[in-house]
Amino acid sequence: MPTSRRGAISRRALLKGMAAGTIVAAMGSTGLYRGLLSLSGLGVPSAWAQIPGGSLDPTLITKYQMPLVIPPAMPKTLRRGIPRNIDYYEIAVRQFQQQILPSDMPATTVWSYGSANHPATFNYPAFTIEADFRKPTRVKWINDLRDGDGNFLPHLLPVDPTLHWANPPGGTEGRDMRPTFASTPGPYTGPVPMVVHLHGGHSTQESDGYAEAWYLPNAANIPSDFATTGSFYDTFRALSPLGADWEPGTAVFEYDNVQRASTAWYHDHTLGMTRLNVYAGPAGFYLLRRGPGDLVSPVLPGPAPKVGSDPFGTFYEIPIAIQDRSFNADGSLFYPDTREFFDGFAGPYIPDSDVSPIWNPEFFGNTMVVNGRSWPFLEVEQRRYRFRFLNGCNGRFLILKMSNDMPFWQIGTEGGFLPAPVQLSQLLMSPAERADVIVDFTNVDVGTEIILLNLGPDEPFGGGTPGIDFTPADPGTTGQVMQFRVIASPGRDLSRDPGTLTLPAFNPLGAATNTRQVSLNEVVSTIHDGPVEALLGTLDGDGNPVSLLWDDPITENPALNSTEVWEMYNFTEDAHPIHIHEVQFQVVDRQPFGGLTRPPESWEGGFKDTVIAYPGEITRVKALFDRAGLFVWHCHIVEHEDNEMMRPYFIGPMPAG
Ligand SMILES: [Cu+2]
Repeated sequence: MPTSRRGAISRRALLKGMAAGTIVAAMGSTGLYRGLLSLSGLGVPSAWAQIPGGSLDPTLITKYQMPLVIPPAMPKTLRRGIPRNIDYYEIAVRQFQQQILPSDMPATTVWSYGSANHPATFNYPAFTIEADFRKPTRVKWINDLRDGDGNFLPHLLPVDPTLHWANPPGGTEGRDMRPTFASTPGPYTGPVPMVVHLHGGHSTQESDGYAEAWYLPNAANIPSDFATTGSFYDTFRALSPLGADWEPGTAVFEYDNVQRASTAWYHDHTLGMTRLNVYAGPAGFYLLRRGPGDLVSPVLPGPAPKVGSDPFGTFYEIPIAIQDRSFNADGSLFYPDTREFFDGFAGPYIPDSDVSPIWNPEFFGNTMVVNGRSWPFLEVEQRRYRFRFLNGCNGRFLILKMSNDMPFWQIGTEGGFLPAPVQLSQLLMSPAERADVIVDFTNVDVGTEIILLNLGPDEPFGGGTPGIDFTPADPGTTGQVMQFRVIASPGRDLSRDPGTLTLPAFNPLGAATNTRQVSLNEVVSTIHDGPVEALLGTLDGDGNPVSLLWDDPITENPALNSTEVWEMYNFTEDAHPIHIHEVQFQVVDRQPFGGLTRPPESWEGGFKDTVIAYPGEITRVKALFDRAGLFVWHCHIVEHEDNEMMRPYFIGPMPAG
């Protein structure tokens, strides 16, 4: 959205006027950021205005005081009657406190998942689900956002009830709609709907976490006129062979794990609430291993954590979830409670304008949180490590770079291993993308401290080079992610040099039998000079965009087992990470409108489920649609996703009506 970039500028102007002291404090760290800039080889002249957030000044958060938490594996649940060839879990989402900030600062109330009968497993981010090729994983997902009396817990963050959202207060008639208000309402404070999506899963429709298949906690005090489930909950419960086990406040999903070994993650996907439900904490890795598409330790660095592992133990394969957050001085999470935060537009909202009163078109946190801790450090031995990076930010594109310029060897993306390792000096990651990477610290001197830098912008990304096309993130805060401290290695490193490593055979998709055009569009307010929403859609016969809403009839209906190329025309002025559920696609090429095609990036040669669609370009991806049913495709800037930048699509013959 072009206007959102303008919004970022006006936010900074506002900040300069209102919080001069903060600016001075940020400028006081000149020495630090000059040093970082020289390390990163950038000569960016502009002074950074710290991006606004809550009442906690991020420059007051001590960096590299706490070690990285390495999430152990999620314990399985023993339950009579579960077949032995199925990994069974009962996983709840609950509210608890966690020390995200350094120990001299308050703890933070968060939500996250854990094994329901193992209270010590509740952690943000959630423990990692370890899955085996061709061995199904069955999960009873429990919405347990209840207090000690069994009453529902309200949201930690401001819920805008004026979007097209789950809308439990609308009852069964008004759920999953955009409600009508006579005047601007306050935030929704009722029970919180949730539904889990396995991002990267090759799931059946009933287990995919459809945005309208949400459910409330089974709380004692749900108002009687509320809908307790989304429009598709009963439909999918009836379709699921496990539907009899879907008790109130739960859904039982099964993942058959027949795809290639890969780095997936699980998170909430509720209609119009994903940005808030994910920001509050619930998300975890899901690592599928073994089968012909995998390589194991010692060829690759390992081991990874297991069930019961020490979160500060010695591991050479480590999942790393990077997220931006903002905090208040009491330790609580900050997320904007008014549109005014975004671009100063203070209304009128309803009924006098088309601007939502609380929703922000994007949100950028001012503090980097890695595996649930602000700016942690990790001691690394002089040897090779495998890091599985996840950009878990709501809307921030990351450009990761080591402060000593050491390279990353990328070996995998969302859909598993690349055809061959790729050496990179930077990792560009849009929200929800994963990068499976080997970093070789073997020849780095003991005592060296390396900072993982972020050169992506503190505002929407439109492509280009840091320092030339855009100002990189504030080097004193969001420009730093975590620190590596190099220590001696007590043992031999048996892993293979990534420069000579052969990855599992990659079998590309066959020829496409159909090509379709889809579009990314933005909608500017008719009242206010700012964005209202972004929309997906199609193209008309003349190549002009046709914007469509979540509720418009399905336009993408691939035949079962067909291979299609989707040409995504981005008519907006920002890059959007586009995620198609159920499939892993190949990036075919990109083409500026009216220009020449260019091949995928060197690290895009494998299977992916999320791709950056740049402004003014056609991004082509090819996928095999091999599982019938109702799924979604959407932008993974979750603020966009929550406000209409998501569309249902159907594989195979659509049921009548
Ligand atoms: Cu978007």
